[in-house]
Amino acid sequence: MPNPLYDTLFGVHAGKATPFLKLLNGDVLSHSDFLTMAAQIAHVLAGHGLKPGDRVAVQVSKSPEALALYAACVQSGLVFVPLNTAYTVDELSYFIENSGASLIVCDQKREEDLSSLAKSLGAEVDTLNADGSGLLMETARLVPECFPTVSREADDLAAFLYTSGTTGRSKGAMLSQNNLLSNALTLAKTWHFTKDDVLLHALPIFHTHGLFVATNVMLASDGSIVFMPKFDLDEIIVRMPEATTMMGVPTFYTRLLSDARFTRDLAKHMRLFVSGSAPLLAETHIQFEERTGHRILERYGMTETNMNTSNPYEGERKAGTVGLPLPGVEVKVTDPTTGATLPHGEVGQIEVRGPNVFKGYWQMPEKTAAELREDGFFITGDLGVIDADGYTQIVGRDKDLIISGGYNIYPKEIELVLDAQPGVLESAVIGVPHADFGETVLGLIVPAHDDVPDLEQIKAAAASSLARFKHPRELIVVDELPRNTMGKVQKNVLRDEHKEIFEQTSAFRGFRTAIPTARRQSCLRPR
Ligand code: MCA
Ligand code: AMP
Repeated sequence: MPNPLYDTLFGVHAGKATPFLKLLNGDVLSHSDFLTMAAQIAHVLAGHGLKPGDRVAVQVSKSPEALALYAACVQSGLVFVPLNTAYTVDELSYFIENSGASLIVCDQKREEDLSSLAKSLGAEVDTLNADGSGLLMETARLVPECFPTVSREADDLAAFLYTSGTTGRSKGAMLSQNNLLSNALTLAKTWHFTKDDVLLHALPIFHTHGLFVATNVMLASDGSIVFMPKFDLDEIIVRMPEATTMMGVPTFYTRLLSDARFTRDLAKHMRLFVSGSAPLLAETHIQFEERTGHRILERYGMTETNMNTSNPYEGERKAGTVGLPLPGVEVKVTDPTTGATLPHGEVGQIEVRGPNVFKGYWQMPEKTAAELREDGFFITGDLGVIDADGYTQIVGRDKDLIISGGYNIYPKEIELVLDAQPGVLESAVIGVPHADFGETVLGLIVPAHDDVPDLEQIKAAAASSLARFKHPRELIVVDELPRNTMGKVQKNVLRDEHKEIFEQTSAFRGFRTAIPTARRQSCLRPR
């Protein structure tokens, strides 16, 4: 029975003893071992009574079993809904409820917290821990090693990835089999991946970059992966000699450059370094080339679209640009007011169309209609310009978004938490430059009347409801927020005023406590 995504990325490897996942403890999982694990998990999923199209919400640490769970969902025709491991129970509840998940797979530590929610929603819970233990694999080991692949059409949904919105409510981006497959095949070809490639994989697997770009490309090209639970500078340096390629967010590359062990000699055999998810400073691109002789290949994508543009594999990789449209993808820059296409050289909103573009937001037809045009063009919310050679440069964002170490943070979500605290009249959350994370979160608070807000209490409230990476690095109390004539908070003014609060010159991880003049009281997050 056909299942394009499973057949092309997974099924094609049936019976192959070739290495797929190279683990840090020296173990190697062959393609065939991996497919067996996935098939056994698929039996467990069937045992939960799941039917094609049902959603499986997954918050588990990165492990071979977690990746096999993704493969099992594809093989079973289920919709995989991966969730950031940093999310709090509050945050998870929304995703689980909104997606209408029939099964939640989580770490045993979270089981108790999520069981009552699951019960109220009629969902089941299964467990998978970071070391592969838990009920899921205990059951999987007892069932047959082959699973009859469930038939799917190219347009059937394969995954929901949640992406936050300017209103603070996250939206489930519906991705079809063909959205994922077309992009994986295009990227593998464009970036010249072959079975001889070994990828250093230190990205999380709950986002597009680590799952649909890094993993799917390696599956599509038959190569192998040095599979790391997380980014660890020492491990990257130790394992680089056996790799040919690496994919990462800019923080990976600035951290590598901050280490004297990362030399031209260490990187000389490498074929390709790819960067994305956040802007790579031209300065980093240049320093990297000076150190290693390699020009990082920068590409541009979104949760809703997978990858859209890429600097060329052969040809000029222009620092500060995200390159050319990928084969089959159209990119244009339009006037935000009229939607008219602008000539090259003019700044406007970036729109993209192609087989990579998602099917819409789950149960949010108005939001889908606002961003996905009837002619198939998706309005990205990024501002850019296309140069005379066709390269796209991202010059800003039309959306209120902070990207910290490759994680997207929507200020509204944090402002809602801050505004709800005693003594707070209103707040504004902005992104400010940060040497390690590119941008980081700064919260500005206007007290109600003559109250002095308790910043420790506010910090604690943020900590209980928001994932760690969203916590403001600093809270500053101000008398008022700057507004334009329409009454809208001028975040550009605030960003400009506070742009030097975390000095850019410090080595990675370093950040200091500059005293902004506007501040009456502030609270630095302890590290
Ligand atoms: C960890 N922390 C962070 C972040 N990561 N804070 C802000 N931003 C972050 N990104 C917190 C930790 O909880 C910790 O808190 C403190 O900051 C320092 O942790 P540290 O050990 O330095 O961080 P780390 O564990 O080394 O993680 C940094 C990281 C990681 C390696 C950059 O965030 C990462 O892997 N980022 C990649 C994200 C990604 O894959 N994005 C792709 C999205 P404390 O010490 O206070 O407890 S897909 C996408 O964007 C599109 C589609 C695309 O184009 O790819
Ligand atoms: P996400 O919400 O995770 O889908 O993030 C998508 C956003 O990340 C895009 O809309 C861009 O703003 C940003 N992004 C991704 N790749 C790049 C890049 N190479 N340069 C600048 N911004 C990027």
